[in-house]
Amino acid sequence: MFSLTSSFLVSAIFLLFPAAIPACPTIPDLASYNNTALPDPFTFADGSKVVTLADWACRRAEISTLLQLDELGVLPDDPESMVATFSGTTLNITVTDGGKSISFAPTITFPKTGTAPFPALIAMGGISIPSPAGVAIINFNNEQMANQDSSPASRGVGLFFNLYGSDASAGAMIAWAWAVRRIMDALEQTPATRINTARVGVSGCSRNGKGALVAGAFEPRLVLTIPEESGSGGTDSWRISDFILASGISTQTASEIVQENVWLGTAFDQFANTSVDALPFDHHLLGAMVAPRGLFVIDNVGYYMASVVMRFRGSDSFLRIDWLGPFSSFGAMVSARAAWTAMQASDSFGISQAANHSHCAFPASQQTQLNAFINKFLFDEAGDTGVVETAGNYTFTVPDAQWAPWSVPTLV
Ligand code: MCU
Repeated sequence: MFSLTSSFLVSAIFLLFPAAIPACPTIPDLASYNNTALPDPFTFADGSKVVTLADWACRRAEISTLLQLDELGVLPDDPESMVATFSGTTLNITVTDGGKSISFAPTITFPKTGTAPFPALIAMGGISIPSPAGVAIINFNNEQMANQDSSPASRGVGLFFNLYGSDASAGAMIAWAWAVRRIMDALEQTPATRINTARVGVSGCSRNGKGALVAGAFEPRLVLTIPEESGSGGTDSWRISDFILASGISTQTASEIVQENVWLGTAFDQFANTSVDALPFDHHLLGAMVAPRGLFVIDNVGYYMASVVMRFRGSDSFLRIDWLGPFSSFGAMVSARAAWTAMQASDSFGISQAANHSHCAFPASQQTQLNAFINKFLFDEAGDTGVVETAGNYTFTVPDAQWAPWSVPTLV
């Protein structure tokens, strides 16, 4: 099982903890796994406990492996070779592996102010948050890398699949994460881009927000991850979304998302179509993979009062925000925050859920919080980034008897 992703796992461990060469627990047979709550971040799949930072590196690698095998599909190892050139504002990247080559070409929009080398945000399918002053935007055409135009017809379509085969297990999101890793490689190899590769983040909204979270989780060189209104498959918990739907609120769940698009690998179908309780993870652990780097979750609770009224009237005009499952995101991400707390880095985690704006329309009320994250992680300045705030009036803390019945250690 480990061989599939061994070089990624080992390099992730070295990047996080260069001095540690931990002997990680073996993942047991989880065929009969069943848990109605969110799995404990601090207990390995074999039942042993996560006590030290080195243990966490192992647990993070375990989570990565399980997410790839059961949900996202396999992230290929680093390719045999890659050539990058920079011309005008275009970063031309050619990747060769297994006798095949593909090329793609992100464009860079340089800031009108500031000085090189510039910090940057990789814009997953375009940028939706206001472009921060002094920050370069690297426009990544994720659609071209792995298609998400339509239902099952998008499966296996795109440059990634030209390289690794249309039957590769990767869903679109892990293919995008693979490409983001190549963009980081290319930036490192190409100083002419004038990008500060130690100050690069990723952001995207909605379906591209899901992709931004997966890229941030699987690319440890990214210092800041900003998923915006990512909903199901992003910051939401599969388990909590099922619960919300069962309580009568129209929320996107696993069983729907596998019909709708190809963001996830086909291995996920069996869980989506039977029970997500059989997953030995949930998306709080996808979020936790980002720790202790910067994560700022931007959400939308919709037209809060109106949504209650409209629900009873049976209209769907406001239910589109219910579809995002903002409580599911809040519960999952406050649970993810435990990883930052355990590493005594809780001020590098933020979630802000605003009300009364349209989908992906970033509201002015979140600007100060966004600025704080940009300043801290892309400019290495002080910033008040420990925000946990919701206009949804949700209360959720860890431990939570129903969803997060576990305690948070201090990892040393
Ligand atoms: C929130 O992301 C998706 C959602 O998962 C889909 O069900 C819906 O069709 O589209 C959303 C989106 O990407 O909107 C732009």
